[in-house]
Amino acid sequence: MTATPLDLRSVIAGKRLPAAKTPLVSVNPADTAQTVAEVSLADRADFVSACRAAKNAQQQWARVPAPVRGQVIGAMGDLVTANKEALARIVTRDIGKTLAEARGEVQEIIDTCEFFRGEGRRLYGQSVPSEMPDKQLFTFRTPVGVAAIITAGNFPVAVPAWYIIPALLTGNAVVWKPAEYSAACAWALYELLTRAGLPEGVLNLVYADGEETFAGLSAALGEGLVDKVGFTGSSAVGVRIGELCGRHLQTPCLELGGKNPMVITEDADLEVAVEGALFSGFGTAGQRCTSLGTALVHESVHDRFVSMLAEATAAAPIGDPTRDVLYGPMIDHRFAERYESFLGWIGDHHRVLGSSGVGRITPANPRAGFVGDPQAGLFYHPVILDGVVPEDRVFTEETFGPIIGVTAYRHLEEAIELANLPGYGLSCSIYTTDAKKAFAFRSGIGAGMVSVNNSTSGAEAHLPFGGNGRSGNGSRLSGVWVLDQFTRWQSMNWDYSGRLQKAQMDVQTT
Ligand code: UN1
Repeated sequence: MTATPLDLRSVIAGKRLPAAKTPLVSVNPADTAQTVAEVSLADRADFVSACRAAKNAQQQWARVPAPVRGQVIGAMGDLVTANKEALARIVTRDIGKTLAEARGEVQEIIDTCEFFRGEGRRLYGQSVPSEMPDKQLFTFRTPVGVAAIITAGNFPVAVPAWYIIPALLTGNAVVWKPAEYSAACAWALYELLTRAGLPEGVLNLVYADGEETFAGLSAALGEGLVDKVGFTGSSAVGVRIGELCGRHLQTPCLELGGKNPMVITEDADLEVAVEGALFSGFGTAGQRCTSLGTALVHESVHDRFVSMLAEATAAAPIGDPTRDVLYGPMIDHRFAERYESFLGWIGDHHRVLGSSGVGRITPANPRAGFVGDPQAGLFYHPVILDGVVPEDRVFTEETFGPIIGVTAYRHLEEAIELANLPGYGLSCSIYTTDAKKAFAFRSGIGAGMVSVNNSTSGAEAHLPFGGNGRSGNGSRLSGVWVLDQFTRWQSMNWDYSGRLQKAQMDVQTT
């Protein structure tokens, strides 16, 4: 089926920007002959205008009572629920995520709206006792102001919602810059969210490339038009954003890459572990920040685990994401090319398993049982790389592709040390039937998120999400924890004694 490509433009204060002379062409990665959208990219000045529009709209939005803002969030959730299937299909068409995963991703937005609908009626401050009589202390959460949210294309609707929904609930205005290669997803989500009844300028959508965004953001920060930056993407870009924000005394919310380890102990249920590794490593074609990097397997079960994983991988259906497959194509040609460059890291000391080839699946480099036409899109072989050692780049660097490294270990302490070695600290997992090992792992690992007998990916929408080290600056999204990203604590003291009581100086201790 060929549909007319979408004509996508930035929307600032409710107004669509004019069409660009040469729009960016966004194709379906599972069928690259299909153009999904023509995207008119904005420039740095447009980005600044969007921030100004947000600044102008924010205070009025902050005056809307939080429970009423919560109702708007609830209406957003209802709209997404009513359009769940349509939105999931757009995600699949735009970035090639399997329909099952795309539905899960849309569900994550619904869960987020559900959580924050009620939060509008809480958003608690505190009443704090004073050290003096006839005096009371209070705390209030106040919105930061304008949030500039820059998101990646691999979770094109759920991750933006993790930022946008709580930012709006807490009375902020938002400028959202989605990835250019998931522009159709962004358009669909933007349409649904604004339909819930947001005043103009409270949520603005800017399509722009990385450099124009960076320049626009820099100017907007300089003019005092942005109060919080939220960024999900690579660690390298995260560092640049962190430096820029630091110059303006701001702490951004950074959710960056991962090299997420999975430890399989000698007592693990290997069947469950193989299922977990398969999904963690190859789900979304390995293009999640929470995807499995290296499986650290106890030497006594290493050979069995590897042969079971290789067998499961060889049997896994891969291909057309609208069908029942483990994974579809790479998101975009840039993802595919970057991943291909990492395949050069495979060395002679590695044993390659899991598929009949490495790299792009083509008639000359086929995969048995491929679902659909491999020529149509950006499909890649799943790769298990056994014999990975800490000196390998594939051990320390994120690949964002369908590749799982395997390293054998002898003692749990060694496994924990290896797990921490790459310096990332997003997600991790341990498969064990020994509670002592699970807790020793939990306390020894530097990651923000730990799974026991579960995938490294697939976090629930109301637990704190985020990483440490190269994975981020310790900020957390989701649940009540994200409120600290979009609000600042304001304290108030109220003296009703009728005289000046001086803190620290007039305190009666006897
Ligand atoms: C990401 O890849 O940026 O935990 C986020 C997960 C998903 C989110 C991944 N819920 O895998």
